[in-house]
Amino acid sequence: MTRDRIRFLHCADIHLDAPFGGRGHKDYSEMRRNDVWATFESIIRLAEKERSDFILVCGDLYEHDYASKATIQRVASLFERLTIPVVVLPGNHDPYAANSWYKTWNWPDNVVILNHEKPSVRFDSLCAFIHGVGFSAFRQDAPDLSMVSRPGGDRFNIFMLHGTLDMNFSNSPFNPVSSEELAGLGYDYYALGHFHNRKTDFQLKNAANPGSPEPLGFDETGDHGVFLVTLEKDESGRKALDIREVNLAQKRYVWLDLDMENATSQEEASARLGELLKSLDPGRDLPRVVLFGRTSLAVECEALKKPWLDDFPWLQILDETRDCYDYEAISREENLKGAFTREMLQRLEECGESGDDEQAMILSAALDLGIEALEKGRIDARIDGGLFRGPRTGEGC
Ligand SMILES: [Mn+2]
Repeated sequence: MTRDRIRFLHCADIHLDAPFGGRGHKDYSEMRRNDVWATFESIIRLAEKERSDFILVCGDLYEHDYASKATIQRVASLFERLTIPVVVLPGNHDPYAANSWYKTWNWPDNVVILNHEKPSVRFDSLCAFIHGVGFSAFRQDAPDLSMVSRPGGDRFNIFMLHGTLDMNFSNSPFNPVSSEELAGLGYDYYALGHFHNRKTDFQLKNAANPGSPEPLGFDETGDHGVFLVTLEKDESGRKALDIREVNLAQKRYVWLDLDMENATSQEEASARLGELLKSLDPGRDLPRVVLFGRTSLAVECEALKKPWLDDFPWLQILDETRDCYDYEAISREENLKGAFTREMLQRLEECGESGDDEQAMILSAALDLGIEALEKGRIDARIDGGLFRGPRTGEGC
């Protein structure tokens, strides 16, 4: 039997039972873990509704360190409900290790768990061949691709990988591979997992990473969901790939900047925050607001949050405003502050001439912190963390 078209659901990084810890809020963790379940169930419903031929789960289905027996039972019964195959690839959070649920649980017949002993599966009725490179330990160096089966041209060939594609991490412990290496294998679709933000613009055109269907933190902003993938073959045997992005997330992490430049009162700060938050969706959005700019106002963050807590119970406000100092005036003082300021302004000027922006940012922060320390005898915690914070597009995995 030959098929000229298959359609399947590609998801990854669901992270069932993720602790969502570190914020000291039990209610928050519970809510988010339930959100992950709701999204997982919507994945199952989507596969049914769209009449997918099968589902690919490209790693990190659950958290090995936290997943309970009840969780595995619930996952297995949801999979069993489907009449289609579910192909699961263990990731670095749910590796195919000795005590893995993948080994110890009696999974339903339609669930195929790919591993180093059984790395591939063939569905003859669908003309589909699937090979997987996942994890059998929590860390793994570059995989040996010389053992990978070369696909047959008459079938639809899919390569599942939980790992890092083209990341240029030397000695990455997370299955590092390059587009060239994968392209050389000649598969029709490379189903990726590991990075939690959606990515479809790899150098390898037929590779795609859906990201976490439910985002797990503030480094996973934007839309999250799964892919519906169609592979089609014309009379000449040429194959075409179509990837449809489907958003399924219950919540959305939103990271907003709020300019407090020259704010003179708490009321004014509050009005600026109100203007910013009114565009958000209270049922969905989890905002983190970062206050920035120079102001002599000591913003009271808790008071600022209060009117919004009904709509956004988990609202975070980070105060990264900096005080307004008149450095020209301070530099004329005949004391330690004056000498320190003269030295720092001199160094900043040198940075301006040489165009070293990074050093200028560090010096400018050091000047602010130094003057604050000299004036108050302490540095308020509000300054911490923000000044040297890295880029926001962190790579959760
Ligand atoms: Mn992950």
